[in-house]
Amino acid sequence: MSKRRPSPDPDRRKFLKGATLAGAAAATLPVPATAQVVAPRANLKAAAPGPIQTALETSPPEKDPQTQTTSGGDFMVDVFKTLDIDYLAMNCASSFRGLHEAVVNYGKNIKPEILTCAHEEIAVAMGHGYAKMEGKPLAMICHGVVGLQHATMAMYNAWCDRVPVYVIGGTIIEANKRGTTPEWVHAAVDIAAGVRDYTKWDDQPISLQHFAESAVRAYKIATTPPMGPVMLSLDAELQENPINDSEKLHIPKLSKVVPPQADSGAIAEVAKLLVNAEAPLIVVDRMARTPAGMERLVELAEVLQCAVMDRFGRTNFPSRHPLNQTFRRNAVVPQADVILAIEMNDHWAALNAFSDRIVRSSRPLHKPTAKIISLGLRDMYLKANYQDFGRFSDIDMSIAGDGEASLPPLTEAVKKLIDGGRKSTYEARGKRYAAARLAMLEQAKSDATVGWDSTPITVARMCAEVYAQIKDEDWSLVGNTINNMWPLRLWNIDKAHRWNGGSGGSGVGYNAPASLGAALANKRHGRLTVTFNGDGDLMFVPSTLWTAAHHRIPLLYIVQNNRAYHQEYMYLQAMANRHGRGIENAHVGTTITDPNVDYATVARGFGVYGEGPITDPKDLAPALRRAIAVVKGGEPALIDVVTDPR
Ligand SMILES: Cc1ncc(C[n+]2csc(CCOP(=O)(O)OP(=O)(O)O)c2C)c(N)n1
Ligand SMILES: [Mg+2]
Repeated sequence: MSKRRPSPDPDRRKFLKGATLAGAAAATLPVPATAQVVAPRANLKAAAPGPIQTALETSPPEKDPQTQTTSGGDFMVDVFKTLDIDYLAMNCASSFRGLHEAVVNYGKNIKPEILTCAHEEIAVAMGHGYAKMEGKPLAMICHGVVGLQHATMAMYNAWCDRVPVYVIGGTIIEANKRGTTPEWVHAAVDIAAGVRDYTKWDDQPISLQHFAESAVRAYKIATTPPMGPVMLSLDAELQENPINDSEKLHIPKLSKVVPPQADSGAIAEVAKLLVNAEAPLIVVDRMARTPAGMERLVELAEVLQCAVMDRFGRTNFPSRHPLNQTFRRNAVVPQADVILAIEMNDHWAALNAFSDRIVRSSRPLHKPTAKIISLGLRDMYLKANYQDFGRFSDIDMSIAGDGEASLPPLTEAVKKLIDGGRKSTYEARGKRYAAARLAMLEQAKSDATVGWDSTPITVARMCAEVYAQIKDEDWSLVGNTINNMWPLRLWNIDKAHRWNGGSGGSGVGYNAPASLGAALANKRHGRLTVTFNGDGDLMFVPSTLWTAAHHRIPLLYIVQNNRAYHQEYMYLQAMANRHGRGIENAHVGTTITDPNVDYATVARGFGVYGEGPITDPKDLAPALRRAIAVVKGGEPALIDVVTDPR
């Protein structure tokens, strides 16, 4: 329903007036009535925060804003409330002080509630992890040019992952309204220019009505598959000035786009190919947009009794399902005669083997005769500059349609074509996959015992110790575990919220804040959230821990501390080997030692429960027990586990 603005809250406006007056009174320097007084930089630094500084810096404009009873920011808050935006993550800044004040006073800090972050990258990545768990975006706001520059890599990760984050940047559009040097160096003609290549849509509204329409449009575009980050550049004057034409303002309705199903003729053709295939294979990447995606894929796979291979863009298929052949890629891809690839980011990577350890080389894993079908919206939307789309690959049939939405009609079409004779063939096929998967699982369990009692602790042991203590809870593993496949190999990922997929852009510094964002989403569902994070990742964004403590977000944070940027360490070794120069120097620039970082102390410094470094595997279970008790009590806890590099 569209809404008109409610009348302003007079109490809050009295507060505003009082606060400003109090600030002005507290300043001892007399402020001339009309002249623009610019305090020397050093004085500004030394001055107390808040209104006193403002009073030093500028005199009140002619029409005294202290009598104002509304602000554009109030209206913006009304718009955000209609969009059901729960949180506004930020590092505070003057270019959005108008909206900030409106959120906390006019909006009562509810929907959105402010999340205080020490870095804009943290704010965006929290939004990334949150959206992947909650299924809707949160908003973040940053300071014009400089805040956005800090936000960029996290925006890029969200873009590559096609995850919605609602980014807002404060700016002062009119040059004659910019005063001191900081206001100039933080302004740009077009602040969003720097992120436009990896932002789905952006706008810079110049009136409140323009804002309302663009704010709703931004939300709609961000959440329409393929999703992505969007950005609004918000003029400070528009936020701060009174509303002149309140009765004319209108908040448009948000009508969410129903994602398109694939063409019915194409679905019929695919159904026929799948039903007639000897070894059909389904490959999925970002298929499951909602928890329904997993159920739908299970139904199709079971009807066909075919192999399913998950590329982990989303939690698409239960890890322990007998048809899950994810870790048997080298067996199932070469066997397949029909491959249905759904919502793939990178087809080529899924179906080809690639090595770059010595020289870059690759070979197709699939048969040249295999019929490859692509279903998804990937081809419908991409941009040119950033190369997140992978190599162009041989595809026999490309079908445009939302993967999750297209599964039910496809399954129905398949069911109609299956006769009794086929059913028994399919059952036999399914049994073979089930047996192969079990053998794979046994192998993984046995692999996990290698070095069980060794110090440093093996990654497999660390994961097993954690799982033993959480498996009977409503647990949720969050963050990118791509460098640690043990949970994906061994844990029972049977529901969508058990894991929330990778980072998309592989930009390090994602894991810690994205895990926290996912934990925030999980908090209201009462789930026990756990994350394994590289030491290198945490070194980018350690202050994420402060936000966790400040907002009391329960999260069991395990530092997988191999005291290195180990992936890169291995690359350096490979390069050295290529030249036959020995690997003695491979630690230079790749290790995080001398001094070793004491992450438990770091955590405690940020107000988070911390234990470690744990080097003896026997000490791990008791430490985990204590930390889990803290997390169950509603607080974050960190355990620093010194692991071997594997
Ligand atoms: C922003 C950014 N900088 C550098 C890299 C290159 N890189 C890829 S993995 C990695 C190591 C990350 O270290 P850590 O989180 O400790 O994981 P480990 O490899 O040790 O398991 C680095 C530096 C990157 N992907 N992103
Ligand atoms: Mg590391």
